[in-house]
Amino acid sequence: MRPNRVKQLWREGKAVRAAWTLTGDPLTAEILANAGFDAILIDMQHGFTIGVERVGTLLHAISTTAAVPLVRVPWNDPVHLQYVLDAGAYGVIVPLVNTPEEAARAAGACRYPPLGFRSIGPNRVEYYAGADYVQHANDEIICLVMIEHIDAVGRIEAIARVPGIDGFFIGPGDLAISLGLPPAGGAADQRFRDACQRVLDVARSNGLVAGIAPFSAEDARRRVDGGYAFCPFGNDWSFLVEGAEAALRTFGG
Ligand code: 3PY
Ligand code: MG
Repeated sequence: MRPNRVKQLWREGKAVRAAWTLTGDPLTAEILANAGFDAILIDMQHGFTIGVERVGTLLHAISTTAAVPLVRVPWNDPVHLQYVLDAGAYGVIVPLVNTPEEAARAAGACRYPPLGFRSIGPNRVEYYAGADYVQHANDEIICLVMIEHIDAVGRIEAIARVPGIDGFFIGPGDLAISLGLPPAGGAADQRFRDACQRVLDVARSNGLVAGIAPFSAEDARRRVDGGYAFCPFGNDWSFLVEGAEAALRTFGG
């Protein structure tokens, strides 16, 4: 099976340079993948109407490059997980996981028995991964569960013990609103900072990775230097806006 380069980078303790694709446009995803990122993360949860009919085309586009194709599914639903894994996602991020039972549902859908309950039926993924995919998928495919509610932080030790998860991915916006803060108000709040630190500490003490959606590329770099393993920075939408605004500024009024 084609090795999962993101997992390799984690094992080597190296930073993963990842970005999101939100537009749902295959050429845009391909352009982004060609920019040199280690991984491209398709956002089915909050991207622009990226449903199961479109995600396969985005996976095709990304896999024309060495960038590892990852997907944030729209919900913790085995139907979505099975669909994107069979189509070639090398890792998934599962939103709004608040309990060990919910983590087990996410992990179970990503792992073939006896570890989980994923059904056999890889389709296009075997072209990408190789014919021995089924033998190795449980080890190579990434399953990160999103910790984005303060109640999940309270149960983080129990969630960490669920077999089949590779780690946690903090959603700072949802975590902030669960604390009664504005979505971007976490960084200034001690409870939020403590919650993030706890997730990071529990991940590390359980041999798991911790990731977070950073506020900027600078924030991503700081987080990675502070022990986070996965901080995808930027997305095709924001890169387009930033480039357009820079050109307008350069040209002037
Ligand atoms: C959040 O901030 O809640 C997220 O899900 C970021 O991706
Ligand atoms: Mg969220």
